[in-house]
Amino acid sequence: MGAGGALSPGNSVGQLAVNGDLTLDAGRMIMEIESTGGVAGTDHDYIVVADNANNGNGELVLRVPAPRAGLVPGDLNATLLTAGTLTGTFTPVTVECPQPLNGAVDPATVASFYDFSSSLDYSGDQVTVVGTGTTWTVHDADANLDNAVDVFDLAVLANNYQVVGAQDWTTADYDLSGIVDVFDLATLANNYGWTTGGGDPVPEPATLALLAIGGAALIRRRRR
Ligand SMILES: [Ca+2]
Ligand SMILES: [Ca+2]
Ligand SMILES: [Ca+2]
Repeated sequence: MGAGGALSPGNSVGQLAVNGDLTLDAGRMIMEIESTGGVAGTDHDYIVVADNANNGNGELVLRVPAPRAGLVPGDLNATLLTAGTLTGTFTPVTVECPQPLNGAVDPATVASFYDFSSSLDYSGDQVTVVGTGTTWTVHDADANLDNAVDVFDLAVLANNYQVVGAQDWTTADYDLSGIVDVFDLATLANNYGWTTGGGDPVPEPATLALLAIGGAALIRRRRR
């Protein structure tokens, strides 16, 4: 496969069998990782090459999911490719993620939570990506991924409250139930004031009062 070519098993997560050799030569291998469960073809794309797989000069693109509860990149141990014999290594390895629905959140910010650059294992005629060393720092209820759970996340939640469908973490649907509702508000309330450090934002009384008022208003809306 030459420059500009791309190999991508399945429409979503899938499996591909190659009879014979696979030479990636300047092409791209796009592999989706849907979850960290580790089951090839189900949790992530998987390619089986009967004879020789040569990754030399090929780019490996890892398509990773948006943040969500229960997704732990550090747990990832995904065999992406198995070959009769394996030669060459991927150069470069890039990480892509879907455009967050909250347009204020940069996809590169989401991708930055994954660091698989030095996590590829080529032993045993297999290509395996392991998340060991990847620190997942997305915190519950941090919708805008700025390492603090504060009034800005409350604003995101309020703006999307009771909106159904097309929701993701960055629109405050923390449990990915398809609606932003009182359960997501509870997640926010339970984590309100969390920060990775650097001082602010410790919740001030006025902010907490605002949260309480906002929460009560949201619950009233839900009951209507
Ligand atoms: Ca795929
Ligand atoms: Ca935040
Ligand atoms: Ca929800």
